[in-house]
Amino acid sequence: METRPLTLTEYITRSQQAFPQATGAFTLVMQGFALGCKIISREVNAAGLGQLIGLTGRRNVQGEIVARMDEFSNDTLVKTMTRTGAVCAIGSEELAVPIRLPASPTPGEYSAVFDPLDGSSNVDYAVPVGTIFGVYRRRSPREQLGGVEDLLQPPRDLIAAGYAVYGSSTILVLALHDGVHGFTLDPSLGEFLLSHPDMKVPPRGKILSVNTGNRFLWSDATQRAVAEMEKPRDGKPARTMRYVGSLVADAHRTLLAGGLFLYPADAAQPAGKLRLLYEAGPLAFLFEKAGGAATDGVRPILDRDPKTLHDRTPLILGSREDVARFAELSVEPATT
Ligand code: FDP
Repeated sequence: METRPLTLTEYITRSQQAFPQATGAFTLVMQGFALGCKIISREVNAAGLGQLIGLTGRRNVQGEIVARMDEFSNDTLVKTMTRTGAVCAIGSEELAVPIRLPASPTPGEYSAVFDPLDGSSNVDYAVPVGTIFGVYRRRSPREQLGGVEDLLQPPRDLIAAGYAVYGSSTILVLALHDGVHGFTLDPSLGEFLLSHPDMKVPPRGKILSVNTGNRFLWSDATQRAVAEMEKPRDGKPARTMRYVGSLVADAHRTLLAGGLFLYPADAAQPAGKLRLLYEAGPLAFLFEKAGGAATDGVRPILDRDPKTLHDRTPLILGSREDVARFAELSVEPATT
């Protein structure tokens, strides 16, 4: 009897069979992301050996310095998504404007958003980095080029989202119609194998993940809320701190272990640092599907309505009870 785990391709093909009307286009998009992540994983693992460490000397649309690996990862995903023939528009952290794909030879039924290499300032130091992505259904007329309206949709309308972490192993976590599942790359096979079926975020956790170096830039309410989460005054046990500084790695630990990841607004970044469309949105979709929660402190991230490709947002992500408690504690007092 066969005991090996399902491959990602087998899993997605089986899922497609639950939808007799499916054309296979969604399967192509998921396979495209899996292939892109395998290629990026290979290069990240060998980063110290090749030409891909260091900076390009360019700045992206957000003024951030572009690492060589950012550029490589973006090119890889743009190519794999374009080659699926199933995508009409692409939005990426590394693209100032979206890529709009033609209706011929086939009109793409989906649009794709991604942060090709999240945490890339860590890549030169062999610290885990990753890729975050989301898939929307097309909104523009099928006979036209895809457009920005295919990308600027609330995260609640995502039909799938996922991330890959390139760490001590490479893991791809996908939020699909039937839940959240993790697939670990078996390098000897070159295949992602189902290793974490039906993932659930614990309802509460003991880890707090936040860059406390920004403490002096936070509002008083945020400072008080973080202090209370660290060491509650009611005598509940103090939390332990973990902060990798790669969102995707911090989020993955939070998904498995529970607790709270925070990147609040601060005086230097009043709208927050993280990007709504291709960082916070897909992670919020995935966490909510796994029983966790994500808010900007005022509303669920899923209800935000992106106005531009590169909108930023504060992010409070993690176990449902911990997110609710932080949101309650960090409400700004009403001014009289
Ligand atoms: P990076 O600057 O390395 O690209 O997406 C931005 C991001 O990384 C996240 O991955 C990470 O969580 C955060 O910024 C780290 O920011 P700080 O260095 O300000 O803590």
